[in-house]
Amino acid sequence: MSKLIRSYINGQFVDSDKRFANTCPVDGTLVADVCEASRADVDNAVAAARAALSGPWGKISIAERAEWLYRLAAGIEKRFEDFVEAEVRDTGRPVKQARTLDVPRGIANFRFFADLIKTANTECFETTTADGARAINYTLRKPLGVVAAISPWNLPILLFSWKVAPALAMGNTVVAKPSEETPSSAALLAEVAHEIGLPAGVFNVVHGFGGNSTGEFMTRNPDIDAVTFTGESGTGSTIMKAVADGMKEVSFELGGKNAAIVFADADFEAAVSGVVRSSFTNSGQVCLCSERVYVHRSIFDRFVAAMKEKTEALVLGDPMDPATDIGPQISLEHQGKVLSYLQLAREEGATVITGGEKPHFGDARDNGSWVRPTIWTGLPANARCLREEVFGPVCHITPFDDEEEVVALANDCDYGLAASIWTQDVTRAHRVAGRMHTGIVWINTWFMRDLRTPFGGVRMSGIGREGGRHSMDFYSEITNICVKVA
Ligand code: NAD
Ligand code: 6OD
Repeated sequence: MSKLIRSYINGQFVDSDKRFANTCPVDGTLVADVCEASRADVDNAVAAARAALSGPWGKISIAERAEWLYRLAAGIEKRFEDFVEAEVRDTGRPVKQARTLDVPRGIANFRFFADLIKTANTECFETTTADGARAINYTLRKPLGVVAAISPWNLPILLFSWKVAPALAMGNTVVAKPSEETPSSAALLAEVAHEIGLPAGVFNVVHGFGGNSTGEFMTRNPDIDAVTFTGESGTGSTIMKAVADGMKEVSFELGGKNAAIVFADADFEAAVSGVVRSSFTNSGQVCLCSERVYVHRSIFDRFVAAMKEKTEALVLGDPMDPATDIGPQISLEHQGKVLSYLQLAREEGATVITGGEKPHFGDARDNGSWVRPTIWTGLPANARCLREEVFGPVCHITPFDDEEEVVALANDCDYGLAASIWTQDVTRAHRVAGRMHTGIVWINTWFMRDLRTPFGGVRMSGIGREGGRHSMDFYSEITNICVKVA
């Protein structure tokens, strides 16, 4: 009998007649049946979250709230291998990634925000007015209320906890929905919350789809106070419309079509390894991945050849094998989308340097949703494959001649999430970084995270920033108090 994943509402695991299959993209096998939360389930979760705000959770001190977050972190750590297995089974990602990135970040997100709230200050100003009166102004942070958190499938526990942890840290209660493709690690987090005795209603997990399903029931519920969402830009736009009438606050982390720029003076080996990593980590399914690579013409041919060699050495294999580098795409549907771009790239005139097809294994993996890491050259700047987010293991490499030209090329994009710059010229590195129309720039590295820093994008890549005090700002309301001093 397969596993059953249920929603977690008001401290209870809740069944539902309507169920959907969660399959493993490695070979299409069934992982679990998942109960789809109905509108009534979502309404119950929101009502429970509202009630919990005026229960013990609403009265505890910051230090006690931090303790709950530490307990959640410890609970994940205690079941570390269960979380690793959940992530690997739902996504087919390499086990080495789940062990070194996804699950450790799930733990770190809770510990980090617990540490942060214990040490955070608020603002205070000494004020003198023109008539000589004096006052002290200070601010208090209060929870927003009930936060709806909706997350995608690409980094399931990392992104789910990236929202749940700061929301709880700031004293909110949460109704959270993981992607329908990756329900398992969120379901485990609900088990952890239950095991540690987190008060009922503080943290609710509802499973289901987006439009006309659980996700939409969340965003259309008038009693939520804010939506924090990570996913596609188009979904962000739909959610904005859903919450517009109620003026709910939103924080959006959306898509990207990120540029990597390699100057002639870059450390060549480091740049090649870095760009292979930034293009193909998680099989290209990271919003920060570089799908557009710009390389100085003087090193272009050598760079393309080195990228090809390194990319072809990546191991596509059993995700539980520690030697595996590349897993499948998340689903057959997503594989279909990526394959359609591989076809489109040929029609748009691309030269396929490597990949460009799905692999054939001759075993059960042929039922899975695999795509070979693919490098293209030769596309014109207006090609759809160079402008639309593919969100798969693809990158296009374009030669450039000078800095002005490459800055213009990199910024000619509807998205603005991240850029990476590879050069040993410190002055150039800072100059170009400052000119990128993106929320994040990495110099001689990629996806190196410090949780205190602002994370988010401009244009179609998002609204707002999360991370450190930026998360504190989003997940709280501030009241300014002005006290007259005699
Ligand atoms: P998606 O937008 O299809 O789904 C994300 C979540 O939204 C899922 O839980 C889904 O069920 C829900 N959803 C879908 N339609 C909804 C609706 N109408 N109302 C409410 N909820 C709805 O995205 P995805 O395919 O899961 O994830 C991939 C996308 O996410 C890519 O575009 C990627 O770039 C982006 N992403 C961005 C970041 C970032 O930090 N900027 C991080 C990860 C992923
Ligand atoms: O590292 C993070 O905090 C974060 N939000 C990463 C997002 C990755 C996108 O796929």
